[in-house]
Amino acid sequence: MTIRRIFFTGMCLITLLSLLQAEDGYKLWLRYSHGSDPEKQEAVVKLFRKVVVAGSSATFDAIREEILRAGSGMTGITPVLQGELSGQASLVIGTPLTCEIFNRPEIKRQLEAIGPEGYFVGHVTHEGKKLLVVAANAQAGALYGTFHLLRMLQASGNLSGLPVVESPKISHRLLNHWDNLDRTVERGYAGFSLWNWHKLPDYIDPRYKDYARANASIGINGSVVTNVNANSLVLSGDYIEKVAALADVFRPYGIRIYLTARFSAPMELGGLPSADPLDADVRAWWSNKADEIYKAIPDFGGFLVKANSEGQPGPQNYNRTHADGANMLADAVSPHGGIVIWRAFVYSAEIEEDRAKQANNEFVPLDGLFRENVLIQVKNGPIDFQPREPFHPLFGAMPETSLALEVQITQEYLGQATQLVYLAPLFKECLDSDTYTPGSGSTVARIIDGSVHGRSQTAMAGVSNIGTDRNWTGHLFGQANWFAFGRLAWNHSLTSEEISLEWIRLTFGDDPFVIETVQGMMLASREAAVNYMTPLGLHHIMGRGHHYGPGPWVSGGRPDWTSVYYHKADSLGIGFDRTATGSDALGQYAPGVAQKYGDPETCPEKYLLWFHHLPWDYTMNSGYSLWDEICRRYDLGIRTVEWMKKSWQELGDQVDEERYHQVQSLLTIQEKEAKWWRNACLLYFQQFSRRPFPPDIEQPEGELEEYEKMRFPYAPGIRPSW
Ligand code: GCW
Repeated sequence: MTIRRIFFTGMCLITLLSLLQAEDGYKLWLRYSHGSDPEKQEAVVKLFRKVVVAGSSATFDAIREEILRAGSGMTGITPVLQGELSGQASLVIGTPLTCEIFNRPEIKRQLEAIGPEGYFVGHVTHEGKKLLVVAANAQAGALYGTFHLLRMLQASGNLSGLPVVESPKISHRLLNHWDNLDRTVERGYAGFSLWNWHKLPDYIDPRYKDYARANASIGINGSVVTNVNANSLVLSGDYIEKVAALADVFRPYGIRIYLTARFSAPMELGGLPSADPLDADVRAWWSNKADEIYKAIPDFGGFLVKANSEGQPGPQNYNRTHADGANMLADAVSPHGGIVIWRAFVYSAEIEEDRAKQANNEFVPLDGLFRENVLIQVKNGPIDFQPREPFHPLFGAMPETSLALEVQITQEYLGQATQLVYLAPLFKECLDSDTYTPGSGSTVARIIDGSVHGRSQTAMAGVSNIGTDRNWTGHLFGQANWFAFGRLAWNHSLTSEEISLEWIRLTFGDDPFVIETVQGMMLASREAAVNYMTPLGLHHIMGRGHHYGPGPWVSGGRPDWTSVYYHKADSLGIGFDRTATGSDALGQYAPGVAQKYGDPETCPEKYLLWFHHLPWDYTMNSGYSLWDEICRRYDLGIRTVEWMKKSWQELGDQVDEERYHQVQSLLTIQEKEAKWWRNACLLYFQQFSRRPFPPDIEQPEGELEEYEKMRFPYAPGIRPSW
């Protein structure tokens, strides 16, 4: 046997072994498994032969560790690591400060405009030979460049995409955890909170580091570790010490820690009689608190605040404005370079106004009044992370303010952790929406990346779907949504297709049939969910409190927490009139948007019932009546899920057993839940339409009263008091 042959026989055995090894999803998209193509594999082996990681710091150590892990995993051979370029090397990672060759003009030129997080990955000629380099201005860029290279190698097994020069379009790319100190997670469906506050700071769960690695690998550089429905205790000395221990784990991976600040903390922790943001004692309390935090965590990111919303305290308790509140905190953190992210998710039960309009009414008059280190964080749509919403009008209405986009990765309204719903298309729909302010082309993406209004504080936040479940996200495909969020926050011009392709290859390997099948399922899944939950612009018709399953009948109590407030079904028709004849929420958009959406004939059908109340016999583009179209959409949603389930079944031999069976069982649940949505919603709406179901669709089953009686006191993700 030739050496080459022995080598490849060995490789094949290792590949086979790794195929047989159970996969439980813990490794996420960082599986570093063997490629199946011997030629590609040979190139990978060559690449890891001798790697120079030039630089000494905790981040460079993290890079070295990742190279070792990836190299050993992908080749079965431990890579040889060097600290300096001497003699031959296969790969060099560093910065101009840590490695002489990166001072060459052709590399310096590439690094010119890409800041501390950007990187160049490509070949240079060194001593007459082609040498692969990851070059960056700073260690963060070297880390991101390394992960880019590893992603490429895993996803395609080759380097044909090189050279690449990248830098993030948005500077603060944040996960928002809605994690409580007792480890429950609000709207969390993947177990409990990762943060073991009881054992911190002395016990460091190894998972914290894997969490940081996963985030860094997709460019996430900040983590707000506590719930926006905040507990002031996290700002106490004991907890700051615990938070600092977490920050120490995250730091090498370029991740800054942030905390949610409960506005009444000066009273609860400091014993002050008020939390008035203009009160000198209150201001001093926050400023001292910031000093204390920065002493323990010098790179602390800042505060995220939910104020005067859903019962949270805020500046309005003292007749002050959101700007007064945000600026007070901004002044406290600004000497340390911190930021304040203030949420625009405010609405009040006492105000009669359409809930969709309330954020603009509150915030637009404050445009230009916020400090430079304040960002206003706006949800993608004006209500609340529904399966589909038009973009939030605030994005086009505050040119003098830094606006951050908040999307929800956890699937509160999209099937929680029992449904496969790939969210990149939802995120993209918002990012690509044109606000028309100041002119066309001012997409939400370009508002939040600062390019439309020339702003430098930029942020995008995703409400995390991560918990203690072994596979992190409950549903294996929930990982794709975490991944997609990170990739889009880094580069919002990536497409849903591109991101899905990367994720599938990293998660399942490079079998073309698997890739095509899984991608088909993923790309169809969001529209399917919209169809079987809330087609044609319907919204907020889910079960009360837990938000699990359908609840179009929900009424009574606070009107803006009911379903009837939103669908307004009656004998004449269905939908929320938000035109000038109704709430005129459309008036909050630029004329270019308002005109198009204001006329049912030109309004995209996907938003029709969001903006219009229309008769049941209104004629749709398809030629069907509105009632028939609604029925058909629900039916189509179910057909799509059935198709997804069948598609997955074809992969039984290609996907490892554990992951295959989990997804298969969950798709069966998804199909049941989709039918439950269809049955409950169509039976309910039929009371008003008084029309038959189209005979050629599967007829809804069951009795409406039975659906209405269903209760879920232990549905995950809710507070016991709800
Ligand atoms: O969607 C609603 C959720 C609440 C959440 C709130 C918010 C953290 O149902 O659980 O509270 O949004 O975004 O503040």
